[in-house]
Amino acid sequence: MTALDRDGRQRAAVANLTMPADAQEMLELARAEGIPTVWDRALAQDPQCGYCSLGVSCRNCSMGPCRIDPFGVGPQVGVCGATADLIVARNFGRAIAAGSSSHSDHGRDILEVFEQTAKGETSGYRITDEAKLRRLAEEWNIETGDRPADEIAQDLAEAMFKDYGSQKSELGFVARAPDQRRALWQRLQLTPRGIDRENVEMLHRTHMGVDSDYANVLLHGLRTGLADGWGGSMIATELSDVMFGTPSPVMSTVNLGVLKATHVNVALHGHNPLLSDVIVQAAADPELIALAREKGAEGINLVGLCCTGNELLMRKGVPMAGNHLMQELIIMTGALEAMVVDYQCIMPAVTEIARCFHTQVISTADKAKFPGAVHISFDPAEGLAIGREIVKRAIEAYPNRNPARVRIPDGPVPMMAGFSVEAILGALGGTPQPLVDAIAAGSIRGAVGVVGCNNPKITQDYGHVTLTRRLIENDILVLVTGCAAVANGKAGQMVPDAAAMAGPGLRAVCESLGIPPVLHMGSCVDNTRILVLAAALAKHLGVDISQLPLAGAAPEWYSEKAVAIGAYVVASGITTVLGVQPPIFGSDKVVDLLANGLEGVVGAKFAVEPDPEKAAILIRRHLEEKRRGLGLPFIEPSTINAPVAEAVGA
Ligand code: BF8
Ligand code: SF4
Repeated sequence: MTALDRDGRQRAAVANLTMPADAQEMLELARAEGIPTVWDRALAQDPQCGYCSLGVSCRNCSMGPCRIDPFGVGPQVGVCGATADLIVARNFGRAIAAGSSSHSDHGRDILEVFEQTAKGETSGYRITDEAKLRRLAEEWNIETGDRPADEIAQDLAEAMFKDYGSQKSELGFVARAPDQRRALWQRLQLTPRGIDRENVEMLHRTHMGVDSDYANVLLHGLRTGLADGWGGSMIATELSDVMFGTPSPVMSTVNLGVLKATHVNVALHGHNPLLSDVIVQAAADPELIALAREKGAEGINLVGLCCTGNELLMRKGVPMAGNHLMQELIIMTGALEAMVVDYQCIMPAVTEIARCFHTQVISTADKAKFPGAVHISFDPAEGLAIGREIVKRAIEAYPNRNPARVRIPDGPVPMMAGFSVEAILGALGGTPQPLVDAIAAGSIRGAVGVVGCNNPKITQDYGHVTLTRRLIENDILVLVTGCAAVANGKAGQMVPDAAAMAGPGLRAVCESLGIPPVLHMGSCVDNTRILVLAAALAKHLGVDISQLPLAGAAPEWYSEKAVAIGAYVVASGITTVLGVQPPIFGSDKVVDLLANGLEGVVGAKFAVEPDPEKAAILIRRHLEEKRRGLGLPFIEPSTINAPVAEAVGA
């Protein structure tokens, strides 16, 4: 079963599905062994529903489901009378609410453990960055002085819990935005009032018979996104720093080559650092290391996947095995004893593929169970003991490994991670001025956040790597998070030596600071670090964020969380280019509002461009326009570039 799937359909060559060599090797192996993966399931879904792809299907009530005929022949309204514009807007709004809820609920989980830690009710947790705790408390108008950290933390937790409710007129972190932006949000009624409130209100508005004005729904979508970016996600990021440490630059390695044939390998997958942090502690326990040796292994090797992996990489230097589309392929190595999952972006399929090997899938969050996985319920009061139990299970699986099936791809790639805003400003001498000077002089022409997922609709990593390469060679600093960061890491773009890939201006800046031209700013909730950096730059210059030469890009996004991120980035004044078409093209009006009209409302808009080569040109034109607006030197973007696959040695 190599070239055809079960239905006899032609499969694409693996090189068309994924760019990195480790993924290609494992995908070939899966095909040879007849083990289906995400790409086979994607092929089986082809052709995907045209109505849903355009966003014109609705099942918000049981008078439906309804769909609008995009050719104008069949029905043009649902049973209730909803038009294509309204249906598309409601679907888009609900996607934002789902994504925003996911990030924000993750933030709430961190907040709860933060509060319990402050009360001395947890095991394995502490306040690691007390200076940051005090800075945050001052921002939130909580008395610090010589009060003990635990007391301050309890007050801060209480204040942040209030942001989740509905009683406030404005979230606490909104004060970080420049005054011009805050005034704009007030004028447009976009100021996020309560994190849960905006999400619930979106579900309310999109119930049948509530908000029937597509533009009004979309504007609330922006407010819902802002409640994530300046609310739930920002709380997640900031409190994770306080508890687990604020990241600073650290070298590590990336791709499936980080697995060790001689060790008990444990992959930590998901998003929330709460559990993985105690597993890192448990894996260093001499008793458990001795147990691993007793079972014939040389030690315990922890590796990361997706955003839990990013959290561990940037704070502890834990090697990163891969991004979203690697979660099945890592099991194909035959060398993985356990995949420990928390929540988000964990394909239900992992338990199925794990059944073909000795790999234990261990779920840990009561809100995210996976049939076929062993469930070990996470309880912060017993954090360390649970961490130990999980590591022990992995060690006990080691003797079940079949050495004949072990196949670990060669050559992990070095990468640098850990560029928190504090670390970036620290490297610049404590002020954004050197960055502002470099932008003003044109040695750095702007900065772009390249973020988001993998999606089997795009050759894995190709979008991230190509776009990033084009930007840095044109002296544009690239800030990465989430699965994008892992893609760039695998392609060798995230070591100081990668400065050689950059244009002369950016290269000189990177070489003088010893940093890569592509900065790892963390997991997906850490896109808030990009907001904070943008706000700091804007405030420093006395302008709004929308005036800065900045852009966002999500070349391979798949998740509702990415839609929420796009909404808050645009609503914060940063134009964002999506590489995968969102389901909005069934409504010309919605497309026009998101891709044009929003510019006049929030000073930024969405664009859709699947080809990263073209996306790079679009972004460069956008940055040059912003530079012109600020009276900075202008360079007409050219289109001359070397093929990226060649340039990155892929
Ligand atoms: O939150 S980039 S595939 S792992 S959604 Fe998921 Fe997308 Fe990866 Fe991180 Ni973000
Ligand atoms: Fe159909 Fe309207 Fe119900 Fe949607 S809300 S399913 S369009 S009747």
